[in-house]
Amino acid sequence: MKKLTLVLAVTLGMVSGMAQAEMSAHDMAQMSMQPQPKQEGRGLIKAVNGNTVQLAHEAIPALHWPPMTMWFSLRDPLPAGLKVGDRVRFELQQSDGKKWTISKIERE
Ligand SMILES: [Cu+2]
Repeated sequence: MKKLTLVLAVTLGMVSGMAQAEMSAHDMAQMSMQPQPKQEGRGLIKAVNGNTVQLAHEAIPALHWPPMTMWFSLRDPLPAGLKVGDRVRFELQQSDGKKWTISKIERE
């Protein structure tokens, strides 16, 4: 029993350490998820900064994500012509098995 408690404490310590190491708002949801190859979403471009884009995205039920405004990294440069205020459809892929990155984005 003592040993089991120790193992549990170590495991919990690792999990909370991982959670603290990540900055994404979605980590808790991701941890309970099976790996997913690709997800789709829709949203509105709120801001663009280099290779990142801020989207007010709709809910993505498959990931248990509620609607929210957040920053995403772009795998490729933002397509020419896309700008703040545009409604978009986008595709997410997990880079290094964790962070969701936009692999495709187009005007809706
Ligand atoms: Cu989000």
